[in-house]
Amino acid sequence: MASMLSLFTICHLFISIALYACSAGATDSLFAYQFITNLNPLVSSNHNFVIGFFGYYSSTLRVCKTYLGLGYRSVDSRAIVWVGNELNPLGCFTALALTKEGFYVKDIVLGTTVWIHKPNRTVPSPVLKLLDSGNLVFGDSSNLTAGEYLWQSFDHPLHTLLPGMKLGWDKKTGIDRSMRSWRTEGDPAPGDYLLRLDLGDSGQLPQLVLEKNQRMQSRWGPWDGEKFSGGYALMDSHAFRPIFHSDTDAIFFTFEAKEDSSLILSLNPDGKLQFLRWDNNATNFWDEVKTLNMAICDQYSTCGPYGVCTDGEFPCECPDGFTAVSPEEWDKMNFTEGCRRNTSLNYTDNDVFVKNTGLKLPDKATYWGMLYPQDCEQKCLNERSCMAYTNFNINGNGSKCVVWLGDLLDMRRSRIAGNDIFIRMANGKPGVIAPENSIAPENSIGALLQGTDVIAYDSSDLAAATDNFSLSNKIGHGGFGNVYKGVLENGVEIAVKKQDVALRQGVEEFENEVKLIANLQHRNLTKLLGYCIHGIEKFVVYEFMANKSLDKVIFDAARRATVAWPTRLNIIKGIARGLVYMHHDSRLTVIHRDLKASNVLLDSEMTPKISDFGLAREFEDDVEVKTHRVAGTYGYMSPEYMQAGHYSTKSDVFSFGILTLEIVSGQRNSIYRHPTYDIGLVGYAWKIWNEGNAIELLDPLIDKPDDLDEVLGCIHVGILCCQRRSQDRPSMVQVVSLLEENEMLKFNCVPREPYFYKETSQSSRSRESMNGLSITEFTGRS
Ligand SMILES: *[C@@H]1O[C@H](CO)[C@@H](O)[C@H](O)[C@H]1NC(C)=O
Ligand SMILES: *[C@@H]1O[C@H](CO)[C@@H](O)[C@H](O)[C@H]1NC(C)=O
Ligand SMILES: *[C@@H]1O[C@H](CO)[C@@H](O)[C@H](O)[C@H]1NC(C)=O
Ligand SMILES: *[C@@H]1O[C@H](CO)[C@@H](O)[C@H](O)[C@H]1NC(C)=O
Ligand SMILES: *[C@@H]1O[C@H](CO)[C@@H](O)[C@H](O)[C@H]1NC(C)=O
Ligand SMILES: *[C@@H]1O[C@H](CO)[C@@H](O)[C@H](O)[C@H]1NC(C)=O
Ligand SMILES: *[C@@H]1O[C@H](CO)[C@@H](O)[C@H](O)[C@H]1NC(C)=O
Ligand SMILES: *[C@@H]1O[C@H](CO)[C@@H](O)[C@H](O)[C@H]1NC(C)=O
Ligand SMILES: *[C@@H]1O[C@H](CO)[C@@H](O)[C@H](O)[C@H]1NC(C)=O
Ligand SMILES: CC(=O)N[C@H]1CO[C@H](CO)[C@@H](O)[C@@H]1O
Repeated sequence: MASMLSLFTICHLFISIALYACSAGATDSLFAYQFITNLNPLVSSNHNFVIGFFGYYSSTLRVCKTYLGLGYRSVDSRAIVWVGNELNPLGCFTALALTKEGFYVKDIVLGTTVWIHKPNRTVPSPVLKLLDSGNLVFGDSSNLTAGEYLWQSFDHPLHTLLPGMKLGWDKKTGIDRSMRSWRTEGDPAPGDYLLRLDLGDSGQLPQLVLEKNQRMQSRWGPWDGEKFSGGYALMDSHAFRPIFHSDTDAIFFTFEAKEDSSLILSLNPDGKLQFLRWDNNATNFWDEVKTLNMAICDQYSTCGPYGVCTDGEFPCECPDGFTAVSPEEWDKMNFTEGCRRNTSLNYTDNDVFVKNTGLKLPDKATYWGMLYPQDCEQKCLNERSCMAYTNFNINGNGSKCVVWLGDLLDMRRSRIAGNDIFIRMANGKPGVIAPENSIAPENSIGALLQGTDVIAYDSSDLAAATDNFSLSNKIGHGGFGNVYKGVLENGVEIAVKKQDVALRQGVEEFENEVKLIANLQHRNLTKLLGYCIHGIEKFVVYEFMANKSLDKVIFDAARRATVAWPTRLNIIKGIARGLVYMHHDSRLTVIHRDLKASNVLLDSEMTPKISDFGLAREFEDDVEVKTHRVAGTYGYMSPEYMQAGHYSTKSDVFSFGILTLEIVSGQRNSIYRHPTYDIGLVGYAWKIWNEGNAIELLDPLIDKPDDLDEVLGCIHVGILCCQRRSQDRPSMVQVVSLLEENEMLKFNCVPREPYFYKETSQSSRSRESMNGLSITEFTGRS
């Protein structure tokens, strides 16, 4: 077995004495006919970098393997960032020498010489200098200070990239720099992994590629002019700034350290690519800052052809209009076969291109030159094998036309680092498109409401009922304006929502709500009494709800104690029934999209009524649709809606699950923090559910009911409704039968881990909450 000796102190003591007379002191430069050993290493002037020797001593073979090493602060093998003779280790007695012919390492005992650099001509006044950047440079003293090097270690990276060290190609030197892992920790011989900059088709689509014995493991890119497509981990961060340079003389990637100059990019023997930082306590030498290939989606083509990797609990999905080739294997997490189109291609002008946003671009792209986007599309359409295209808009007049001639491999969802890609699809029946712009013109509201018992009120009656919309009568505000309490002449209490004319979005929501809710009649939905259009002013009139909105009750420390378990269970059941009606029993399928505590109103008997249909949509069938305008409320939105804009009845089911857990616990999901576990309300519910302590979720401010199964059943339903994959969630009909027939504990469906925010997603969490949400609130306010 080989044991490692970091310093050959004894050996080097011997040769150092022999060579002392002509060796250099502790300096950063070596001149002609000087030597270095570990007793007089080269040290950069900032003392950060050292050149000396490190290696192994094998006691069985009684041989040394000694390498010239450039290390951070020391020449311990763990500190090494560059090696001079990794292919040709020498014996115990080794020195580095500089002559006019170049420089070499020499085994003093055997006389073996390994040249590190030997130019074709002699250099009159050679210098080898270790710069503060960690670059070891060689040149003639007359030219060295001007930065003219005949050789530099930065051109020969091994397993480490220091800040400023380039990965890529240089026309002048003909060098293509790549990184190569060590064979094992401590053995710098070439290992299995190679990181290189692949220039792509025509040198136009550079991407970083990690290979193991020439097989692709991971890739970052291609570079789209701003970023490596899908390479979120390589984007500008607090620790470093990535630099990509491309012109006719050179194409390379490098980085600049921001806070800590000891930052390095390292490729370890197991193929881990990591940013590391020097631990000044020197206990572990390097600390991890960021690992670039840790996630399952970092592995090449995890989801097979046309599959999209998503970094979620269930890692793979298919793009719109595609399904898994073998759904059974897919459910078993075997994604090798990927996805296929629902409708096969026609290969004529009849095919269309469907835009998919936020995707890491697939591998094996082809560059078709600078073209206008419409020309790029037409050219792709004319080519049978062309399955997708994209444009890199590099300058205004035109753009890089990039196409894929064959299957799309290695896509990944990445909202921030992703790109738009246009995928070729058969132009069959057009998919269901959310009717976001199909709002009826104002004057047709009356026509729409014909045949309903909705009243057209007079604006003067509403003004009188609400004291001319006085502030003292204001009870809340919803998506499109304020809500006022009023009393009609006949004594009927009403709630009047007045459209805020300043909100453009309000116009759509107003009409949408009137149109939708007028046709919905259920005891657990708010009842629309009437509307009023007066010039540009618009009003909707509802029945008044004495107990305001649910959030004012269950999240309020004082009031929530008064809402006992039977009332809470009743509220949960009532909301569920209202949703069954919307999803399944009314003429159309209505998806609410913004179900939350503040949109559930309570009448004087605490009967819940779902309100605020400003974002709701109706469909003829139970469908899943995609929108580019994700609106809803943070804390209640399902992952597929929040991340991809997909919504369906199952996204309402998800919101219902959150709401159920909130009602049981009296805690608001969006701001919930458990003192010990930062896993959110759903995560906490899941944790104690698994530990058999789910009852602890029950609001401690109320009495435990005799029948704990009711509480556990609601928690069970809540967790089932919060499943990450929409198909794993029950329908509202199933939910009601679980709740009503108290069958939940007999229900043999064991939930998988639900979707919840984990500790690590804190930053994305706040980003998401900022991102394009329209928070609607129609609530009573005291
Ligand atoms: C040095 O000479 C060798 C053979 O004489 C030749 O192959 C090589 O290209 C030369 N190198 C340079 C940098 O000129
Ligand atoms: C120094 O640089 C000059 C100009 O580039 C060049 O002509 C000369 O050969 C260089 N000297 C050495 C020793 O390389
Ligand atoms: C280094 O040591 C100091 C003092 O012992 C300690 O406070 C600090 O946390 C250590 N830093 C690291 C990165 O371990
Ligand atoms: C494609 O087929 C799958 C499974 O049959 C279906 O769930 C999906 O809605 C279909 N998509 C479209 C756009 O037709
Ligand atoms: C994955 O699925 C493919 C085909 O569907 C099959 O050939 C292969 O054996 C499966 N792999 C595993 C590990 O089950
Ligand atoms: C392709 O489209 C044409 C024109 O709509 C149609 O006549 C033809 O049947 C389609 N072929 C296939 C294979 O779908
Ligand atoms: C765009 O402009 C650049 C510089 O003016 C020019 O070189 C290039 O040919 C133009 N590209 C197109 C597609 O017109
Ligand atoms: C109500 O207020 C409007 C202006 O805000 C005013 O013009 C109108 O006279 C008021 N009507 C009553 C009945 O107070
Ligand atoms: C609900 O309203 C009724 C009638 O106004 C009232 O008696 C009751 O206390 C309210 N309940 C809660 C929990 O506030
Ligand atoms: C018609 C209907 O299903 N109404 C339900 C509304 O909610 C209450 C609970 O608060 C149920 O008891 C009703 O059955």
